[in-house]
Amino acid sequence: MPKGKEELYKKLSDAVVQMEEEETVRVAEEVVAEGHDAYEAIDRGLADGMDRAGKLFEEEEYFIPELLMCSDAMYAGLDVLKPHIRREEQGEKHRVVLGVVEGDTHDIGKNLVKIMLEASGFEVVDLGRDVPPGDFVEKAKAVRAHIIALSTLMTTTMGEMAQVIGLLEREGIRGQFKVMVGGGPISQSFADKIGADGYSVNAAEAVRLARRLVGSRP
Ligand code: B12
Repeated sequence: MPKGKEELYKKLSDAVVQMEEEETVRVAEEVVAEGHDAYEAIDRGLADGMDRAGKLFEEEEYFIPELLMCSDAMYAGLDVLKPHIRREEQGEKHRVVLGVVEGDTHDIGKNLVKIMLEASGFEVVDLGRDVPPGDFVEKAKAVRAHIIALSTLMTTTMGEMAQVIGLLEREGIRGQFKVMVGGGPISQSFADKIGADGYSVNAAEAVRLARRLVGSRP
């Protein structure tokens, strides 16, 4: 009997937490074979597993080697699911310049945000991690981006987000771009404080936020 999608998503999440790369791939293939939604499986399976792994790290149950094995499992699952995401084609593609701010090399969450945005019809220019403020601004101008999306996982680098907004203001081009922010220590109140246009808690919400910011359907 085919397994329900909830059960498969839970298995995916568990396989990531348990660092089982082969099992992650196997369950991801099952998701595809059963015709379940790949986007949903990434959000509620793989991303959920990585989120749980992060919590175990905080509780000192897991250390860096375990986390990296969890992320290997997550990426292996992504390789299976990504080609099966139902891409939404829009007329004009909205462009997002995305990156992790300077001083921070955590990029797992940023990569998930990228995949979900692309799946939803956005064109994403990925600047990678440890990106100086000026690079965001220059690239956004060059590609005439609609949105600048900033990620950080560390309290020590949150200020870099304000630097990007400050640069836009100094150049007199703040109004040309929407700025969205996210990552572990970021909150709506922080976003408000630095004058960002929006914050969201995870990759699926980031898509909703991006759509709202460019004025397309929810
Ligand atoms: C995995 C991890 C690592 C990996 C990173 C691998 C990689 N390539 O990314 C490794 C082991 C390399 C690492 C290194 C370090 N880490 Co580390 N790491 C983590 C950990 C455990 C999980 C992060 C993660 O990937 N979560 C899973 C993803 C899916 O979640 P996420 O990133 O939050 O992303 C989601 C949302 O936040 C949101 N989102 C993310 N970005 C954006 C952007 C936008 C625009 C939007 C809208 C949404 C959005 O959507 C994502 C998907 O749903 C966290 C603890 C934690 N629980 O967060 C510590 C943590 C972030 N690390 C920490 C630290 C200190 C470090 C190190 C300095 C060394 C150390 N002592 O461990 C170095 C960093 C070096 C540097 N300068 O960057 C601290 C930061 C403390 C602080 N100052 O705030 C944390 C909080 C752990 C802790 N409590 O000490 N780390």
